[in-house]
Amino acid sequence: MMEKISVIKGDIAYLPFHVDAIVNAANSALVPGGGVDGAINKKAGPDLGRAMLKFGGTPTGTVVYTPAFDLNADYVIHAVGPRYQDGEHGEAELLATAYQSIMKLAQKLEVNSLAIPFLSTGVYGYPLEEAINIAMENVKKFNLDARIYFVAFDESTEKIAKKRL
Ligand code: AR6
Repeated sequence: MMEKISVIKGDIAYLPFHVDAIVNAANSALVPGGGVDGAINKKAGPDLGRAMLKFGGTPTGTVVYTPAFDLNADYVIHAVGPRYQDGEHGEAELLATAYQSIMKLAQKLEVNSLAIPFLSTGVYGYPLEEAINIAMENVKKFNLDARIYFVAFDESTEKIAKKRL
């Protein structure tokens, strides 16, 4: 069992290939927002937002999943990363827990391929390098037998992530 992890640059809502699951950087209310969430909802269509709202929310560090509707995937795994305050509010643990929750659900769904954005590093303000370290560490150590694509939105994120990989 060997996972194959790579870093690619692009828009996670417009991957040029199919993946079994795309991870969304959601909020705990599961109300469609901006960033990754906005891009994913725009491409998936209004049924995704309706499916998200049915949950009535999920705590930080946890995940839920929905169909992917018009995205090029089977599922969307909605993961809630922490909002970064000062690093003294359990942010690192919560971010690690979010990635562990993603990997457990991906295993349960038997996905063979998975696209993951860097949770919390946009609107939620998590320092990029530390967030990338936590992402890589927790995804690697799960050792899921699947193709895993970390999707970086810009070149500097891509550079840092590739170095860390
Ligand atoms: N594809 C890949 N990465 C992206 C994309 C995209 N289309 N758009 C942004 N990024 P963010 P968060 C990068 O803000 O910090 C929403 O309102 C971005 O540059 O999407 O977890 C939700 O509803 C950054 O590096 O997620 C929540 O309220 C990373 O993806 C809140 O934002 C994550 O940025 C969640 O904030």
